[in-house]
Amino acid sequence: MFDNHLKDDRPKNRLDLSPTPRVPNISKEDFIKQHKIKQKPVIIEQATNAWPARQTWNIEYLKKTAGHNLVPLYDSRPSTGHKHQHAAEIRMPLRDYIELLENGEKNLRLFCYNILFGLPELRNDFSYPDIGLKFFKKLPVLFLAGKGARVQMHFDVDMADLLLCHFGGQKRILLFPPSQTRNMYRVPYSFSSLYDIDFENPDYDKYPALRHLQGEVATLQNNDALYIPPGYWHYVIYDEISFSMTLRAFPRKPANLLAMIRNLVITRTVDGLMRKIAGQYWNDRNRRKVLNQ
Ligand SMILES: O=C(O)CCC(=O)C(=O)O
Repeated sequence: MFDNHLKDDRPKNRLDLSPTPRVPNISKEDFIKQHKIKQKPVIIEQATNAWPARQTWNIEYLKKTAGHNLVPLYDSRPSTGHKHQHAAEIRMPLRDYIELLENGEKNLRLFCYNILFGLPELRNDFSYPDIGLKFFKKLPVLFLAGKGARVQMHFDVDMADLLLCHFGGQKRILLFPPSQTRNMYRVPYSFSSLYDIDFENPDYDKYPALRHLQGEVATLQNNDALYIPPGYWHYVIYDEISFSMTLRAFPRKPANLLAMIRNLVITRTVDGLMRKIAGQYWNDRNRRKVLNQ
């Protein structure tokens, strides 16, 4: 199943990554032609120029204006036993969480948190850039983590076009197109790779198929906006404390729409049920399956 036949003279422990292209700005027509239709990521530096958030959003501002809200936090370990794959570890006021980050916390992350519902003080600070995507306006979600945090390799279950708008310090996102799925060590009935693969320093002896991956690295600085096409695998490395808001446009192409429905209705439901019924046996069985492919 995996591509193990190719010879590879690349130095050990480095994936084949080229930098994601960067443009100061882009017209709607060019974005559609060069990126949306071709499904190619791009960093747009001025996509969010008109937002009040560009002047105000930083860690201190989050603490001051929205710090009292209670937020769910996730850690990087996989769920074990009967626990749901997407269950939060702990909840605390955003202010307290940011203080933990400032003191070096790197495991707990705020992940995919709906700003409209959870951090309403921020809702008037941004709008939806006119780049040719029909954004779904009810789901602007926030991601926040500390220096050294990692987000395991995954793709988004809703097969949406994503615009990840970044604030604060540097973060890197490794990106791989859906065509590379066979080399990703995807866990059955999930949307992620095996949680313990370090894609920054891949262990090719343990995971030989990773040698055949070809992707990109998007190095994001304050105010950059990254376009991630539907179904793209992404792995996130927080080089500094930072946060991003992702805007999404749901699929319109029948193939992606069908994939979204299958992911949400079948794959997720089967996984949730099997975790309830079989607990850790289900997790172990899926891990064995990936490794025996
Ligand atoms: O930046 C992060 O922490 C994760 C981003 C992500 O997974 C997404 O936007 O889908």
